[in-house]
Amino acid sequence: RYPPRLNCVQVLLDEAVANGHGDRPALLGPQGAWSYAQLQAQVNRIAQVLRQDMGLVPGNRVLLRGANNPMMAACLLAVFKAGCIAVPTMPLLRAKELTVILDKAQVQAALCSENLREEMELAREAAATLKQVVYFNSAAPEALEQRMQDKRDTYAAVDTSAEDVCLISFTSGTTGMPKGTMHFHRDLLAVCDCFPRSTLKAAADDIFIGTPPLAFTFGLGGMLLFPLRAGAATVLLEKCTPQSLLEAIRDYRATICFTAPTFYRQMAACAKEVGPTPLKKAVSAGEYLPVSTRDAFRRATGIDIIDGIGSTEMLHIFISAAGEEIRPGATGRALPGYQACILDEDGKPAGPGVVGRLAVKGPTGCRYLADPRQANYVQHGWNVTGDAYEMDADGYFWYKARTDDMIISAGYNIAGPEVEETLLRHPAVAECGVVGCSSEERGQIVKAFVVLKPGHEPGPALVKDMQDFVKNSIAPYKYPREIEFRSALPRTETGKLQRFRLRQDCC
Ligand code: 3SK
Repeated sequence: RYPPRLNCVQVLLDEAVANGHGDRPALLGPQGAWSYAQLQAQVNRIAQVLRQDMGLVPGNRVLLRGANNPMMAACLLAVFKAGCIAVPTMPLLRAKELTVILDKAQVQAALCSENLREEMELAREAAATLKQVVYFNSAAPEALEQRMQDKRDTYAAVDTSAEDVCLISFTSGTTGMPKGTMHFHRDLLAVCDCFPRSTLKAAADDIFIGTPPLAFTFGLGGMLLFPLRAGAATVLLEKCTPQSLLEAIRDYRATICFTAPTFYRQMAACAKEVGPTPLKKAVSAGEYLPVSTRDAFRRATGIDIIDGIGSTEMLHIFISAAGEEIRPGATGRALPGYQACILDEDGKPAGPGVVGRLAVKGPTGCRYLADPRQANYVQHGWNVTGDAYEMDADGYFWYKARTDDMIISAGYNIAGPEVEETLLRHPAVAECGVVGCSSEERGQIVKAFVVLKPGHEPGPALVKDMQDFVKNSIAPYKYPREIEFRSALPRTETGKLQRFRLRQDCC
């Protein structure tokens, strides 16, 4: 569907400006507002710095480090436009983790926000291929902003193939072993032409906002690519709390929000204090959306959350549902353009009612960078995810667990997220994570790690009350035999619960 020669920035930005969209707002936020024409000019100057000053050539890999702000967005687009390959990294990564990524992706250069200099310099010492680092959001004489000064505000996008890699995105470490996934220029457009068109129905007068980092493909799509493809504006926020996000939604008159379930749950709790919201649509992904969170957010704002499942491997969301199509508890149906099925224990597509691995195929797909796990992920053309799902007769997909989060206790298969969902309905529970811990007697037992709401005290009476609550809500054998109270749960920078870390803390 896309021409064989294609640079995604030509379509996302240059065509918008050429079509008279230049004066419309593209980026908004505390660091100021940039129109489409201003963003294009900045991107063009950065692309020249990459090619002329830094001597990079198409295909070179450029590490990107920064929070969600206009310069980080412009750097990403400039790398694509210059025909190079962006390797975005989560702002909180440490030198040790960066070194692994730098080596694995054979990175030649880095564009890094000044506030992340310390870890960048430590990583630089250990990285064999990395030759240059240029800092941005900086007033230093050698900073990117200074180098941009003498550059033209015009630059023709490098004539790349639709199937040239433009992005290497690393998985977020829920298992502790990140993998690099490669994506083409056409993939970046394909995700813009799937979920935002068929389900979100984004339009030019929308204003996007949210929490996922641009370095995470959920955020790259939701906070940058989708708004640009729709001709809309996006509010880039470096940091926010549930309350400050609601305030920013109010102040910027944002209409579409992207964030994770835990954030929606917390936003629901403080929505009253912030007052009426201009928000029209709320997209949740990254983790299972408990029905209680959907209900709480709807009660607080009147908005029915658009749930979705995506992955770094597939680049963005491939199953979702909006509006009348929503079935609470189900993630949704395969988006137009994607096919999804459940694979049974023999790896064969199963019919409705069978719990098995979710597999998907469509315009995007997994290409791991030099990783033997490719053969596990892509089988007979299907991208086989690590999620256990069940499909119903209408093609809706119902989440059960990550396949490695299924707990097998005394012969029973127990989905940890179902127990979490139940515990979240208990009045004292703010957050929880449920894992299987090894037990001589039962093979595994169900253990819950619980963060309490303010005003509740941990103790044996509360443990018993929670256990009874689960026994009275779902099959009694699923109740958590152990409950440990915590002040916080371990999460990735993208908000995903790190159950592998809870499993390490089993006893
Ligand atoms: O990893 C995820 O959960 C995800 C969800 C939606 C879009 C993109 C990603 C990576």
